[in-house]
Amino acid sequence: MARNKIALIGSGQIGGTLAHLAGLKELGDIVLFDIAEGMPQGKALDLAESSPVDGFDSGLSGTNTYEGIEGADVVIVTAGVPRKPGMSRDDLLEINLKVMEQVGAGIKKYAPDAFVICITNPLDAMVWALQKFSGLPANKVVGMAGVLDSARFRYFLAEEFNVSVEDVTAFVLGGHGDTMVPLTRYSTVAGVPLTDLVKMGWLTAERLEEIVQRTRDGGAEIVGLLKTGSAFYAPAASAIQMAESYLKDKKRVLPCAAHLDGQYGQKDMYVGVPTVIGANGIERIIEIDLNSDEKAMFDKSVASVNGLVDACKKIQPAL
Ligand code: TXD
Repeated sequence: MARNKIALIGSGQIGGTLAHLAGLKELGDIVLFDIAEGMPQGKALDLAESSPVDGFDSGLSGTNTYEGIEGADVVIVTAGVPRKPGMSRDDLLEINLKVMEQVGAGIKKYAPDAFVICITNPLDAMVWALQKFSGLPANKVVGMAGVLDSARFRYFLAEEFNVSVEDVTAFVLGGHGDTMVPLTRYSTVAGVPLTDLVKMGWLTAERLEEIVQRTRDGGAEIVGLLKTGSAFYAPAASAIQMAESYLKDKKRVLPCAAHLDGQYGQKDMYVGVPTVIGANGIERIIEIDLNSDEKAMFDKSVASVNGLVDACKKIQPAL
């Protein structure tokens, strides 16, 4: 059986880390694509030269043309520009929307059967646009944010309680970052909900709220420390978990920005919800009952995503 092919559109900080992790996990042969000449080729060669040391067999190559991604089974998109000083969110939206248009056309032509994971910000709007531009079925185009947001939440909680990260589960909904909706009653330490842990005196409700807020601001905290660029190790690990669930038909239950068609009362929009990822892409969207506080937070998140999508439609009326 031929190896799977994984195409990485954008070979920057996250793209390079994705290639490294996909290689170490032997998920398949890896193609790095970027508009920067030589850079994807250089990263591919450097990584390939690490393979004898780490003992993995993955073909690694770099390309500046979309032909190179032909027949990919998984495409992970990080292409775009980050926000620079003086640039508004709308400026960023306009630039990255154009990037999604090119990337969507490339995927449509060369990898129409792929499972596509979008990472580029502003995430929920970009994945929506990428699905439209590529014309791929909505169950095959998904955005990565919830796995990262819940990983941050899990890490902070494990640190707080001095327990293993493995025993902390977290459940988040909604848009990426600022409007993330943590569901504390469904987040647990070894099955015990955080709401019970508050009653048991493990932490106060105020402390829990501080941890939730730190999670929402998790991206900004890293940007503040790094000074240039944004987080890349945890975002890459999160997207690889999604790709692995698809390639191995693991049917992991993972929070992703998925296309809603009536679920949670939303039509034709992408926002973070719990999903099942298997060989058919997004195989199920898990719809849970929200209490009034959670619903208010979720609605706020949906409104903020819709604002970005409306801005996309203004820039590109064809959408
Ligand atoms: O949770 C999440 N979804 C995120 C999102 C968490 C962290 C970072 N997130 C976003 O991912 C971030 O705001 C960016 O939009 C992307 C990629 O982040 P990364 O840190 O990898 O950015 P880089 O290092 O700037 O890499 C982007 C690459 C760079 O090499 C450019 O040359 C390339 O994208 N680029 C393009 N490639 C192909 N085609 C086009 N048009 C293009 N334009 C730029």
